[in-house]
Amino acid sequence: MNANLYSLFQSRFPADKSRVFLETESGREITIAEFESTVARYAGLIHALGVAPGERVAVQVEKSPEALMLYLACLAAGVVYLPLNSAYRESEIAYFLGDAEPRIFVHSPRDETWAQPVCEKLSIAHRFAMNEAGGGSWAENALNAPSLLEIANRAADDLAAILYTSGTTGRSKGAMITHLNLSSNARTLHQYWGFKADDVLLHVLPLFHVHGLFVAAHTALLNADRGGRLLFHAKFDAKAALASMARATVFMGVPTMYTRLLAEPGFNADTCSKMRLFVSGSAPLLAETFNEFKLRTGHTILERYGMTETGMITSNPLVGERKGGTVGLPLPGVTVRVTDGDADNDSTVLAAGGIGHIQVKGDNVLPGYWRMPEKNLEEFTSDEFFKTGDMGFMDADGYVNIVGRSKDLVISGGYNIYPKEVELVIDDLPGVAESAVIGLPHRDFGEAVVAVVVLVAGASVKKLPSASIGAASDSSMESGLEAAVIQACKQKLANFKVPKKVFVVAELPRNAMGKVEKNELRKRYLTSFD
Ligand code: MLC
Ligand code: AMP
Repeated sequence: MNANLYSLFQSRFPADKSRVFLETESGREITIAEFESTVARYAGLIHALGVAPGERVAVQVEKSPEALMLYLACLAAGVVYLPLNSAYRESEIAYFLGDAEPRIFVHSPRDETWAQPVCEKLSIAHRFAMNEAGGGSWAENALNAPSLLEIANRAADDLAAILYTSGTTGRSKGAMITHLNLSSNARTLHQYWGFKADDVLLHVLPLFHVHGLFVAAHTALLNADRGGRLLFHAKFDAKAALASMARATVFMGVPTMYTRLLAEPGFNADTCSKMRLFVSGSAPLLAETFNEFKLRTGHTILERYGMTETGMITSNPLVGERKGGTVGLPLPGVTVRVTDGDADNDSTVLAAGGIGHIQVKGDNVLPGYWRMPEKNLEEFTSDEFFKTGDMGFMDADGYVNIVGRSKDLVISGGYNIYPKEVELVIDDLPGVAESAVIGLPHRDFGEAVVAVVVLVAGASVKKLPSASIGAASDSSMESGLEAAVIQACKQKLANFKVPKKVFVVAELPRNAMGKVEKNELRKRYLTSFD
């Protein structure tokens, strides 16, 4: 049997191909027939370019129906899809392209100036543009491509995608995701969340991460045979989401989206009278948001927990108690355990209530990292459990509670930021001795990135190399430094990684081992965004 995920989706396309599957905010409707034929043409172009199954196709474009169809075309052609956050900057992208060695790079037309030399340097044979409306050289070339009608034969453990996640060392690693990882998780979620005939999923999440692509889009695709459809927003905007909610039945979002919806005075039980399910994940949902949402709308948000490397791990039940503050129960087919240590497999599995390291095993878990065998040894136990880096406990009913992270990670508005990556950029600034990047509570983003910087002896902010330093020379030392750090970070890093505040200190607090005490810093600056 062909384990290609796209054949699973295609098996769920309805016989009546004139049915609309996707509708955009501007009212553009895409039928199953158009969807399927576009995917076949895009896959045909991949094939015609001589890109073979198993080779990589990297994509960094804005969200559009065509971007979704390009992903599905990669699956259909059997190539490995490499989605890249549209906020990533040139230096971040150059690393991913150099590491994954894709044969094709599809990018936004605005990135032409750097994409051309980068691809030339890395000998990436084929480069195309796709704009936010889905047009550009990719679509134009695909117009005349012969359709690929036979879906590539793929085994369950063949790679479907590589998703880069930053690491604690500052070096990103490519999580290798197989067809089985994706199909098992998609089937489970489709069933667990009780997808019904005629469900309309309001899709507001980005398409380049697990939540928007593998959770939201996949469940909708599996529901196409029942008349399910997607209401597709290019970007999350609370007012626009609210306007579409009258026609939707399912919504998936990160906690920031829920707080922004609640900030809309017009959001109430009437606005979501047709809604049956609100799913939250990617970051902790505050009790305050969970409770206020219930009061305002009558709906209990269903919180679930997952990772790039594992897809979805746990979920509160559709029927049964959705416990606020918990991420629910292990999904069917997924084994979760909490251990007293993460260093090796000798650690003990803790009983209910014991706080420890969350480890996971199942068909949803990645086989390993792209070309990093040493990371595979570090991140898996020898009995093949994946170490999530999250700390938590299971309550007496088996619900998982996340209480913290053993990994140094900040989650801001659902995006992950590994402090080390930001610290490396700041430490590179002349005049900076060292820095510590932390996450602080933030009303909108949950956590916000903050940098605490130590200057080299005798250095002054005015000596830092930044055009904005001159402009800031009359203001305090901290605001001058803040401008310099922000400018340097904006050049090299995606905007969500850029510190929202910068503090200067004489020295960083350290423990007896010389390790920076980030908890101490978090306490010191705790109320910075109040
Ligand atoms: C935008 N900014 C952010 C940010 N998003 N800063 C920190 N954290 C974020 N998440 C920056 C902007 O660049 C801008 O900076 C300033 O903050 C204000 O931006 P905004 O206009 O308010 O942001 P907006 O474009 O509305 O985006 C907010 C958002 C977006 C919440 C809609 O961040 C988002 O789509 N988040 C979802 C992320 C996601 O899909 N996560 C799933 C990962 S998968 P400036 O300087 O330009 O003014 C995963 C596994 C799992 O985690 O379990 O699901
Ligand atoms: P990512 O690497 O982007 O896939 O992010 C995965 C991380 O997001 C997990 O390891 C958790 O730390 C966090 N996460 C995902 N869902 C939740 C949730 N519901 N509550 C708390 N943290 C979450």
